Amino acid sequence: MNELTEIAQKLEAGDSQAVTAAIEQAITGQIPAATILNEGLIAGMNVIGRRFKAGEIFIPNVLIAARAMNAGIALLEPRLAADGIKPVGKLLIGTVQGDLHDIGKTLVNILFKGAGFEIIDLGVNVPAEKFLQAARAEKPDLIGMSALLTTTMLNMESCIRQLRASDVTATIIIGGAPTSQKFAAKINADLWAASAADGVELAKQAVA
Ligand code: B12
Repeated sequence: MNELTEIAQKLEAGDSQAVTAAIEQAITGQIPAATILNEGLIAGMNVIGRRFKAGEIFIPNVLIAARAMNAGIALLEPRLAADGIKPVGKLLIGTVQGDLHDIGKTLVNILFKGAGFEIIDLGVNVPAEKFLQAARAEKPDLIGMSALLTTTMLNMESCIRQLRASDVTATIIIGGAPTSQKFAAKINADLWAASAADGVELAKQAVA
């Protein structure tokens, strides 16, 4: 097994120590940081995303794999920066005002980070003004919004109204259990995803 396959497989197994050891070996073997990221860490996280979507693994497995991913990225970050590797896109994300649910958003962050996106996470209970301010400052490619309560779906609608009335041009993607394609169309969101894995696929197409 080569180092890259080993990194991917150890990431899938959630073994942080083995992931970092294999990355160190790959670095010693002169494999470029971007190759280690794409063919090792991201390849492993893609498998996690697919298996999660298929219901073969569950939230704790994803969180454990994410811990291994973060350990690996921490090791690679200085080298990626030195090599001038740019993220594939920037996602600004938050759970809308009134809503404190963030497990789904965490999974979205993990899979987007796993796909090479830079994430700016505004946290939970995020008011429209904060989305607007951050969008102007950060100039993201995508703005992600999550809502788990039927009551906070209305806040999503007013957030989008305010963003659309502004100079912000980012693609808006929404998600969360009570949302739907129909709802997304009604509130003028660009994209809706039923799952974090679907969201990543749509986002990749949007920035391509
Ligand atoms: C865990 C949980 C909590 C935890 C939240 C902990 C946390 N840190 O998130 C706690 C205990 C705090 C909580 C509190 C409350 N909860 Co609650 N909670 C849940 C529960 C059990 C699971 C939600 C969850 O995490 N699901 C797992 C994740 C992975 O799924 P997900 O969020 O849908 O995300 C996936 C997709 O939707 C998508 N996605 C999500 N967001 C986004 C965003 C983007 C951009 C994209 C692309 C994709 C995407 O990707 C994810 C992965 O594929 C649900 C019931 C249920 N079984 O769903 C109730 C539920 C959501 N809660 C509910 C309620 C009522 C409450 C409370 C009001 C309870 C109370 N009386 O205090 C409070 C509200 C607090 C608040 N202001 O937000 C109701 C909502 C009912 C409704 N119709 O509005 C539910 C449905 C339970 C029920 N059947 O009554 N809750």
